[in-house]
Amino acid sequence: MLSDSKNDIIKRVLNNDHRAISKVITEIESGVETFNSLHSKLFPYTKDSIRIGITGPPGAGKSTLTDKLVDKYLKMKKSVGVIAVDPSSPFTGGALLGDRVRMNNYIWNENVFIRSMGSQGNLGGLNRKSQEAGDVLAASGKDIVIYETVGVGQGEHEISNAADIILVVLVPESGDDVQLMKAGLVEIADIFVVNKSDRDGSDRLAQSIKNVLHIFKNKDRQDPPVFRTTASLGLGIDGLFNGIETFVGESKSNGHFENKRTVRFRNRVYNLVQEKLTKKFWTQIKLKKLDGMINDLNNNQSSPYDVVNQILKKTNE
Ligand SMILES: Nc1nc2c(ncn2[C@@H]2O[C@H](COP(=O)(O)OP(=O)(O)OP(=O)(O)O)[C@@H](O)[C@H]2O)c(=O)[nH]1
Ligand SMILES: [Mg+2]
Repeated sequence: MLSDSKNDIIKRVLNNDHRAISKVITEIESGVETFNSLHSKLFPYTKDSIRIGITGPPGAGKSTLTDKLVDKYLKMKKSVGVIAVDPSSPFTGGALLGDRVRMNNYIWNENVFIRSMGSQGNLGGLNRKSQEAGDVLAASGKDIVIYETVGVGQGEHEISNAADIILVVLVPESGDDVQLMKAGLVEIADIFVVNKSDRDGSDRLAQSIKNVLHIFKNKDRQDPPVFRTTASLGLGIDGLFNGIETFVGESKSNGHFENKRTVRFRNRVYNLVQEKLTKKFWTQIKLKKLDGMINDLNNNQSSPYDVVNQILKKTNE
């Protein structure tokens, strides 16, 4: 049974009360277990919103682009929630300060909710937490949930588990074909955006993305389209917006949309089990044992596997 205050906060989230949404997201961030029961009640209401992941290198213009898309959605009478995930900077980092300024722009607008989530020095669980924050926004009735993440190695792959559609934002300075392939961006992108098209080299980059896509043609899906934008001037946004609508429409009708969500659900369960078991396993006593064994390393020739076996053996005793 949930207490009255729990029921109350669920009702408030479902009624799009931004203070309640904020409060619940703070609970998610601080990792309190009580969120689990809230989540069960909110989850059935999360299905309708479309989740868009926007990723790309630092400074590519992801936030500027997100803001323009938010304006576009508002014009179309849609509501939007934005989770700006910043795995790189500490909580007081520059990007987050910028995001705080953005949030203030919409503070009185009940159709936009923007929230930053930083790793606070601890990457573990950030992906889960941002997905759960997305669930809260979806349950509040936001038509669109945007996850904005800096692509620094892992970020873009994690986001690809969280979203229905992934936009990879690059800029003329992003580099050549080889780097595109190395970064594995071709596999995760549903749409490529070449931003800062006011700069030299944007047409060359757009062409080289198309060439790479041609080489790595995937029979199971259409080549991701490439859009050129100048987000700071609001140029190319309408084209990109239409590209998103088209992608979502097509993937809904060919079944990819539902498939992706099923895979996502499975991954979430898998990861939660892993997280729970790991947490349960590493008691203070075991951590102490591990440290003790590590300190002994100079005196013996144990490999990491040997240490694992010893710790597991001790657990079974
Ligand atoms: N010339 C030019 N500048 C742009 C364009 N879009 C964004 N900028 C500028 O690029 C800078 C970075 O933009 P942001 O939107 O903060 O980029 P970001 O990818 O969110 O950056 P991080 O979150 O720090 O990774 C800002 O000074 C923007 O004004 C563009 O199309 N052309
Ligand atoms: Mg940003």
